[in-house]
Amino acid sequence: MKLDEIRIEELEVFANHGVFPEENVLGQKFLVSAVLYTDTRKAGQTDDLTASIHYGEVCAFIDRYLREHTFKLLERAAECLAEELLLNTNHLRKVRLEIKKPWAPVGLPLKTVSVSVEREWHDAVIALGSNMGDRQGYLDGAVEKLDVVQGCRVRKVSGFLETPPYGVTDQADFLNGCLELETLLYPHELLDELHRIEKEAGRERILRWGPRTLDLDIIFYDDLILQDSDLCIPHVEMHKREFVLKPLSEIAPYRRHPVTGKTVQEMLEAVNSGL
Ligand code: A4P
Ligand code: MG
Repeated sequence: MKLDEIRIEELEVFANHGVFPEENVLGQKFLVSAVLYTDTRKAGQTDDLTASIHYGEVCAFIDRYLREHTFKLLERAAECLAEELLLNTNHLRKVRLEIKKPWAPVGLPLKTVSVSVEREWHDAVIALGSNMGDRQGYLDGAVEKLDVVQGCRVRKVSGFLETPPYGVTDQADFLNGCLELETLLYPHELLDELHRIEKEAGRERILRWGPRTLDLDIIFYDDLILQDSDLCIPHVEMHKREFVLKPLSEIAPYRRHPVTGKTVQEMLEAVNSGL
C-alpha cells in the first residue's frame, strides 16, 4: 500500500560541509528538505503522536547531525543523514532527502545546488546451511552477526532442520534454516556481508555444492528480480529445494515468488509431490 508523507521544507542549518578548507572553517547555510514516508493511518484515527513521526524531533535531529559532522561532499552528507534518520526514527520506512547549498562557492551566480537521495528499508530472506563441524553454532553465529551489521535487523528466524544433501549427495547431512531481515543495504552490499560472515566461519570454496561450514544465500529481496553475473535474485534454485522452502514456510508461507507468483507453500507442495 502507498505510504503517507510528512514533509519538511527548507530547514535552515548553518554547518561546515564542503571540499574547500575555508568552508570547513567559516561554515555556510544549508537548506534541508525531507519527505518522511510512513503510515499515518493510526495517528489519523487516534490523534496519538506516538503512532506517528514527531517532525519537530526530526528537525532537531537534522540540525544537530549536520552541525556536529563535517563532510566534504553533499552526497556524503545526504547519504549519512538519510541512514541515521532511518536507523533512529520509529515508523520511518523511507526518506527522500534534499540538501541545498545556496552559497556554494562556484564563482558564478546561481540560485542553489543540491543533492537529493531516496533511501528505504528493504526486506530480504536469507537461507542458511551448514554440514561441517558445529552446524548449530555456525547457524546461530550467522543470525547474531547479521543482526549487528549496520543497517540490518533480523526480524524472524525459522527453526533449523536436518536435511539430506541435495546435488552432491556423497556428503554429510545439512542443518538448514531461513531468516527474514530488514536492511538498508543494497543487494550486492548484502552479498558482501554474507561472504564476510561465511569467511569468518572458516568457509572454503573448494567444490561447488560441496561440504561447507556455512552457506548464506539471498532468496528474496523485496520483489526484486535481478540477474547479474555474480548475483541472481530470487535465488535460481529456491523453488526446487525443500531445504529452503520448508523452513521458509514456517516464517513466510504466503510470500510470493515475484516471477512465478507462487507462494512458498505452493512451491513446497509442488516439490513434495515431485512436480
Ligand atoms: N550467487 C548468485 N546468486 C546468489 C544469491 N541469490 N545468493 C553467487 C548468494 N549467492 C549468489 O556461491 C557461488 C556464488 O553464487 C556466490 O559467490 C555468489 O556470487 P557459493 O556459496 O560460493 O558456492 P556454492 O554454495 O557451492 O554454490 P551455490 O550454487 O550457491 O550452491 P547452493 O545453491 O548454495 O547449494 N543440500 C542441503 N540439504 N542443504 C543445503 O544447504 N546446499 C548446497 C549448496 C547443495 N546441497 C544442499 C545444500
Ligand atoms: Mg551459496
